[in-house]
Amino acid sequence: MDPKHLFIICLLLLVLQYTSGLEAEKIPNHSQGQAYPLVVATWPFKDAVRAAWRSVHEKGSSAVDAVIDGCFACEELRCDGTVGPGGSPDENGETTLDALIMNGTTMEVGAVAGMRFVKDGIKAAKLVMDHTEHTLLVGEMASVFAISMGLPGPTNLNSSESIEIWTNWKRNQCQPNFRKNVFPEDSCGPYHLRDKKLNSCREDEGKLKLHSNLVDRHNHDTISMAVIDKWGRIAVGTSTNGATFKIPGRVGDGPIAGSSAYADDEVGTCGATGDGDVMMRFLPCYQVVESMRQGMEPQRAASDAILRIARKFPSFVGAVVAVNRNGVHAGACHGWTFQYSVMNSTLDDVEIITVVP
Ligand code: SD4
Repeated sequence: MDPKHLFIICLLLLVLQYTSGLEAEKIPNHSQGQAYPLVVATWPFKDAVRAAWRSVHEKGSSAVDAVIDGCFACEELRCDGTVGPGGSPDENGETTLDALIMNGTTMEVGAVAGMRFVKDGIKAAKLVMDHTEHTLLVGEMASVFAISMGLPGPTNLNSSESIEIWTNWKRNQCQPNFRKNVFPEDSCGPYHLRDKKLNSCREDEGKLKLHSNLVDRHNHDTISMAVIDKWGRIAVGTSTNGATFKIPGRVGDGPIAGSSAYADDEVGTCGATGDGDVMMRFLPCYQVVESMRQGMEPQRAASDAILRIARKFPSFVGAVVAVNRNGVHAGACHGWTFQYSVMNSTLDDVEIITVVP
């Protein structure tokens, strides 16, 4: 071969090698064929993750449908008593539900908050997303909407366990609770604003009470589940019965987009769990996704989002799990040891990852 042609062929080969190398660097997990489908969820809610995995992997469902199937399974199973009906009684002993679904392709969101008498939180959220122009419906009106759209109800969401938890709490003078700067501090109320005359000799009466003992692994967690389907579409959802002994009417972070969950196909997704009253002030999942958009790796984005909260609320308890669009995941937590679940085609079964503060 004439040396000129040989040189051109070598040059072409070199360019080809270089560009395919670049491609592999950009999307390493795709080239291994492992990145998706992928299911990631807060806590070791293995059966819920298996349900989502069956949906996205075996049935070939969309990311949105797989999230619905996974969260629905958790509601049916009453994961840890903190998801679905029958857990986390409020001050009146009633269980109410918060749930959210977000489609990271279209950025559509549907959510319900403080929903009464309907046990299917995540399905109700999806009905809001699919059949209204709204994002969030609350309380009894959310229930009316859900039932009118075909979900079963009205249903009593209490269980013998939730009644027992509530009865013991009443016996214990309704301690601990989420009230602060009220009088009386250590009984079941009714509560009043601090009365200056009554309290003139007792300056500490009604002082701010820390309620961190209300928030721990067993009375305060949530499923937040992210799925990347085989087309690389991302969805995320959250379902919870909120915080135990919450004040009736309280809405947590669960149904707040950007707080308990956020997703954007172009970047990745995030799920959160913990003290929603504090976390919703920081929109940690929005923060995580936006940090990844700016180039942060999931681990740094997760740690950064948690640190932003901890700097202002050193005793807060919470965690986030970040997943980029290539399926790379990482968690960060504060105030407790956090675990999250992962399933993809390289694993035989759900893997539990432990994250320490
Ligand atoms: C909330 N974050 O209502 C939710 C529920 C929970 O861990 O306990 N999350 O505050």
